[in-house]
Parts: sequence; structure tokens; C-alpha cells
Amino acid sequence: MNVDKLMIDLEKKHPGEPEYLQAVREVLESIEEIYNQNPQFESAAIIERLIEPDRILTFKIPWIDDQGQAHVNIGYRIQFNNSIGPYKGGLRFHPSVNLSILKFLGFEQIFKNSLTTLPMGGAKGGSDFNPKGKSNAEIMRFCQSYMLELWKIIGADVDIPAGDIGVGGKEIGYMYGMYKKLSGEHTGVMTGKGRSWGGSLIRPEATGFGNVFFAREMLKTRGESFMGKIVSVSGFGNVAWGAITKATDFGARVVTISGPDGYVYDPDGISGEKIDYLLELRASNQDIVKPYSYEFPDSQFHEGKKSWEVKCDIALPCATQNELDREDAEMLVQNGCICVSEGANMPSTPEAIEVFIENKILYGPGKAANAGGVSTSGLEQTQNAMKISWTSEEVEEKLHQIMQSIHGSCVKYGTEPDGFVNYMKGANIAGFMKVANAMLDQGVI
Ligand code: NDP
Ligand code: 2IT
Repeated sequence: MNVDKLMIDLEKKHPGEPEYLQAVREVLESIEEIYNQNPQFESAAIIERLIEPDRILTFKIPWIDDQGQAHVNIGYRIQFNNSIGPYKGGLRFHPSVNLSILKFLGFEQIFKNSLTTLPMGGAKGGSDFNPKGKSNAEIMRFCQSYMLELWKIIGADVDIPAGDIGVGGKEIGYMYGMYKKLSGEHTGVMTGKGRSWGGSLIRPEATGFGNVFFAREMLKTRGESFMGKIVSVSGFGNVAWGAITKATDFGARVVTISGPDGYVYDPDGISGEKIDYLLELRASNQDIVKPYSYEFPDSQFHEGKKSWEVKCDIALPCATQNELDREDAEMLVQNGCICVSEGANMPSTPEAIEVFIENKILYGPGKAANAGGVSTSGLEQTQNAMKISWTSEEVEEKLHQIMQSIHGSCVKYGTEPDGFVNYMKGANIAGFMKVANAMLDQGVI
């Protein structure tokens, strides 16, 4: 494999898809050495077959607003690779959604799902629909219209969608309801379902909890813990909420959250009723984090700024892709940050990652550190298939074990001769090897 040549070819085939190309380059650079030591990969064109999705479905989604006006959005589902299990991955509803973003997410999902130890392939989907400011009835009609197309290609053993940005329990409920009506089946075709109809008891918290479990494992390698640490979080969504809850449980003080409008600094720490308030803020269906500073006057809102300028020991980026650049990374390192654990998918730019690795801080890439969400989805599928239900404690214990195992895989493949663990490299190699070997076993298909 020659990374530069592969990337030039890929850029020619897929111009204007920067996020997808960024995600592919990172994986190729990490696996280049091990790939070239295994000539069976080259002769089976494993990488050429892995970087193109198996198929992409795009479709229009017509829907009617509360005033009777019709609208059209674009819907997508990208089934990337199902070598180790049925396609699995979330749905994102956000105005920024396009093919490049969903391809990067679907590509990353292959390796993330491989790391979880569970049998899940990689997929992603969504729409450029903006749920912000929409009524429940509008969201319901949109979700139903989306499912009128999607249901044709999904199934409990085929492709199992879940949530992501803009898609939580409410949207999953509306989509699942339409799937059930169309198919006449009540199966585990989606995850993140309601607790009373097949959902895992801690799926909403799982991504954030898992991220903190992963960070805790990284910290342990240096004799450190969350106890007494200052933590900076970005975002104020589902993942941020779970991460703040668990970091606070472990004795840390979380001092920031952020939104597209800026960030809030709360020096006393975001705990107790303040964490509950985050859920209200999300449910208010607005696009801003500023109201937190009115509700809790000891906090300060910093308009148009990113939370990475605050001094912290641990940073948990939980908002969106490429939200943390070189300058932010340099600021974090200068301010004494020892650990960055990604709750979001690809939140750090390649230049930011370089700064983390050059400075040998503990850097946990999203595909490892945020894999707790999809892992708990996998556990939900198992419960549905077995027609049983586990308690919150049982699920959390299994999630904890999975995050420890992912950490172990990263250490196995990412430890460098001087003892430094390059978690990015470790995650990419460990995720890749399992999928590549499955592809070899299954022939050229
Ligand atoms: P939510 O919709 O609950 O929250 C997303 C957060 O990110 C919100 O605070 C949102 O603000 C902010 N955000 C979204 N897009 C942008 C943007 N373009 N610019 C600035 N801020 C933005 O989503 P989740 O918490 O579920 O997802 C957060 C991240 O975690 C994403 O990267 C997602 O892919 C990743 N992830 C999610 C998993 C899950 O299980 N939900 C699993 C693994 C990873 P606003 O909505 O106001 O724009
Ligand atoms: O990015 C992700 O891993 C998710 N949004 C969760 C996917 C899932 O199928 O639970």
C-alpha cells in the first residue's frame, strides 16, 4: 500500500468530500506498516475494498409543517461494511449533513464497531433536516416520511440504525413506530428504543459513561484518576450529559459546556441539579447554551469562544467533528492538560492530534473512546434477540468491561518502543485487523 497514491486516487474519485478523505487518510497512515507486512492484504485488495461503501441510498423526504406548507429534505443511509456483522450505526439529523460527513462517520464506524468485541458492521445515515425549533408533530411527520424509504433496506439482522446528533429517544420512537406499521414486525431493528419497549436501560448515558471509563483506563496507566481533576467538556447534548454525570461521580469538577453560540464556564462545577438542567436545555429545542448562565448566575457565558481556552486537566470534546484545532490543542497542552478523550466523532483535526502525540499526552480517539454508545446498542440487540431485559447495573458492568477491553486492544497495538501508547494508531490497527481478516476469510465479494 502506498498511502499518498491511494489518497490521490480517492480524491480524484470523490472530490469535495474533505471529512471522508480526512478519516480515510488517518486510518491508512496508521495501518500502512502492518498492511505492508501482510502481502495477503494487498493481493485481496483489502484496503481498496474497505474504503468504498458497499452501497449508498439517497432519497427525498417530503413532509408538511404545521402551517400546511410542504418541504423536502435529503435522506441517506450508507451501508459501509458488514464483514463482521450486520450494518450498524447512527442517524444524524442536522442542517450540515452531507455525503462527505456521513461517509466519514460510516467509515469510522467500521473500526469502532470492530473494537467493541461485538459482531457489528459499519453504517451511518441521516438527513439535512434541522429539528431545532420544530414542533413534535413536525418531527413525527418527518421521521415517518424518512422511514417510508429507509425500511426497505434495514432489518434486525441486516442493518440496525440508532441515534446521533439530533436523533434521540423521541425520533427513534417515531421512526420505529412507522417501521413496525410497515413491516408488521416488532423486532430489534433500531437501538436507543424506549425503556418499556425493548430499549436498554442505560443507552442514553452509554456514550458519555463509556468515554469516561475509557479516559479512566488511560489515566490509570500513569497512576492518575478523575478524583479532584478539572474537566473541560464541549457540547451540551446527549454525549456531553453522560460524560459530565460520570466524571462528576468519579470526583472530578466539570467546568465547561458549549454550544454553537459559545461556551459557559462554571467554576463551581456542573453537578447535581445543574446536570438535570442540561436535559431541559436540550429539550427546549433551541440552538444555544447561553441560558445556562441566566439559570446559574455564578457561571459566565463566553460568546463565540471555545471551551479549550479554560485551564483543565482533562478535556472531553463531545460536540462535533473538527471542533478542536491546532491552536486549541496547543492551548490545552500549555495549560497542563494531561488527557483528551473524544466523546464526539473526529472532533480533533489532524494537526491537533499531532500536537497531542508530539507532547505525549493521553489522547483517546473517538472510535475507541466513544464506542460505549454503539456497544450498548449491541447489548440492546442481544437483549431483544434473547427476549430478556437486563438491569441498569448489569448493562453498566458489561459496558465497563467492553471499554476496558477496547483500551487493552489500543495498548496492544499502539505501544511504541519507548512505552508511549499511541491510542490512535492502536485503535486503527486493532479495528482494521479483525475486519481485514474476516474479509480474507469470506473471499472477494
Ligand atoms: P446531540 O444532538 O445530543 O448534541 C450534539 C451537540 O453538539 C449539541 O450541543 C450541538 O449543539 C452541538 N453541535 C452539533 N453540530 C454542531 C456544529 N456543526 N457546530 C457546533 N456545535 C454543534 O448529539 P450527541 O450528543 O448524540 O452527539 C455528539 C457527538 O457525539 C457527535 O459527534 C456524535 O457523532 C458523537 N457520538 C454520539 C453517539 C450517541 O450515541 N449519541 C455515540 C458516539 C458518538 P446544537 O444541537 O445546538 O447545534
Ligand atoms: O457514532 C456512534 O457510534 C453512534 N452514533 C451510535 C451508533 C449506534 O448504532 O448506537
